[in-house]
Amino acid sequence: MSKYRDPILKLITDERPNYISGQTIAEKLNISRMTVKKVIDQLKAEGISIDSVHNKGHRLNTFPNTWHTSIVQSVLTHQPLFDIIHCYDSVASTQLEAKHLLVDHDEPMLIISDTQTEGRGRFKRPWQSSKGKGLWMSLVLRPQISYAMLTTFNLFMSLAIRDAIQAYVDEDVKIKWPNDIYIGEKKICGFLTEMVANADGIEAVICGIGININQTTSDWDDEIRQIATSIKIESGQSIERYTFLETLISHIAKRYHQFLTSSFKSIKEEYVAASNIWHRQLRFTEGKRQFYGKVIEIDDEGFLHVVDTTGTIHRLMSADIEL
Ligand code: BTX
Repeated sequence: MSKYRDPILKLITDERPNYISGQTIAEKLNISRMTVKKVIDQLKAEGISIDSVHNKGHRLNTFPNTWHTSIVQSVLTHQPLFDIIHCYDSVASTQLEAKHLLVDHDEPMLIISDTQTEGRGRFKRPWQSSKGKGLWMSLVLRPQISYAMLTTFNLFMSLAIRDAIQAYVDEDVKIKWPNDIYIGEKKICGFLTEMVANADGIEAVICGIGININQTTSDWDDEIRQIATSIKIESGQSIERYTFLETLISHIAKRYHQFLTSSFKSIKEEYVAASNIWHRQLRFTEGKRQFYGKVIEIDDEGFLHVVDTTGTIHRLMSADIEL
């Protein structure tokens, strides 16, 4: 594969919806027009839809249905949250990939894969990551914060994800504390936050996000079909994943800034209104403990207050909740 493949794809994507001439690409990269032509033929052979017109140049017609690092870089040009972006066809898990990469890189990173062979939820539960249908990604962030502050990170992220999905569907998109997004009784997104820390504090926060975008029910096995939904199922339309990614990252950038500069209290009202855990009996699992109860409130630190069936009040930082 030519080393000019990615830079050329990025220049063509940067210029969309306009054409960019072979001459301009050649000058920018200091290569011959013949090399430009060869690489563009190769991109077309890969299935990337590029329109080439004599005297005008080359234009990206539509985004491909596969993730390409250079296209993601171009789409996120105005969202400089990540210094490093990597896209893959397939990895075991973007969380694992992120953990490998962060050893050698101090910069914030975005890792995306078109499928995962060992995608994982909390407690190592399997996460179904159909190829070409969802958004399976991990963010590596480097906030200079205390451990205590990290407890509210998920709450800010859940509003970002909720807002991005809500922009595509009419049905109410709700947050199931602490880290799932639901439409009605069905899960459309799961996410989890892990951290790397040393004696001085937090080194990195790794947030893994899985969003069902273009799945239909036939993409899942029987078990998941009962409990999952996708943006396509809810909106009745196929979603252009690059555009969705751009929307999502702009919401994440906004909420991450809010997280760094203000307290949970400042978004609490919004969060409470977006949650689906009110006025119902729920089953809570916290470590080995299990109990039924009702949520009374989320406090200013983001902890959940629950009254169980015996009247005991629990203050939870994290738990598994069954609706
Ligand atoms: P969780 O433990 O809350 O959810 C896992 C549970 O969700 C599974 O046991 C299963 O019942 C159900 N499930 C599995 N796949 C799907 C799906 N596609 N849609 C809806 N429900 C499903 C939530 O964990 C956190 C999931 C994070 C996934 C991301 S993807 C990118 C990153 N890489 C990675 O390995 N994990 C994260």
